[in-house]
Amino acid sequence: SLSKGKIEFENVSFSYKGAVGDPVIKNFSFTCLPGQTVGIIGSTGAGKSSLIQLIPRFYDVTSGAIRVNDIDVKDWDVKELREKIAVVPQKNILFTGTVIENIRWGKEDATFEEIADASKVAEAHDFISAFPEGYETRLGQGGVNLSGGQKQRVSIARALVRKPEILILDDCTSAVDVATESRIKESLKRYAENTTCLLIAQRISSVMDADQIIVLENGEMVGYGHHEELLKSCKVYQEILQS
Ligand code: DUT
Repeated sequence: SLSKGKIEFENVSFSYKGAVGDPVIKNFSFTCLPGQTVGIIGSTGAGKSSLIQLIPRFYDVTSGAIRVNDIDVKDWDVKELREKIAVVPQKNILFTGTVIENIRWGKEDATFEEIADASKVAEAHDFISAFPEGYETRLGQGGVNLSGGQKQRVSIARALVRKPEILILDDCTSAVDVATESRIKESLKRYAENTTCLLIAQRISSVMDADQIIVLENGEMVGYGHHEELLKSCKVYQEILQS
């Protein structure tokens, strides 16, 4: 349908339970159209992770509404909602087990071909294949210890194999070098052509070719537009570029 992968925030405010002081997200409104890639940038503590966690209802809005595919997330069956959305969290959550078990997690019926395809897009296939036991390599205790960037790439492959309608990457290429990150984004364009992507990042280079970029500061949207527009008009964006 035409609304597949559409996300709308309407006057969303959010405070963590029991927290005092200003809300973490303040009166945030935004529409992300199906298939768009939207970058979210802002300094540490700006509220980026909090914002995206409201979409799969890891937390609920304090006021306002979020709609996915034109339906309020509160009216979705939570399990169905979460099946549409893959979040690659900032801190990866690989477990002790083989590489293939880790990538297949959440999509138990994935074929080897699907797993290898997802891993290629995530720039993980080559280093996995170079292990003597390949995808059967054990990770963690008694097995191989991956680097931070390799763990992030395996986490991305895990999200891709689920073929979500909405893919949320929460600063999950921070340990991946810029050239590799750029190849991942290029491959993603083809692999996830019809997938709505939300891309949280610290570096401007990570979001500069997104369809739209949101600049978040203290829980508020202080800039919105393309890279070129923001360069001209958004002070916070210019500051992030220079930092
Ligand atoms: N916060 C809490 N409880 C939590 C998580 C965060 O009170 O469980 C606060 C910390 C901060 C604000 O919410 O003042 C926003 O944090 P968030 O992690 O959403 O910000 P970010 O933009 O994602 O920061 P970073 O780039 O450091 O991940």
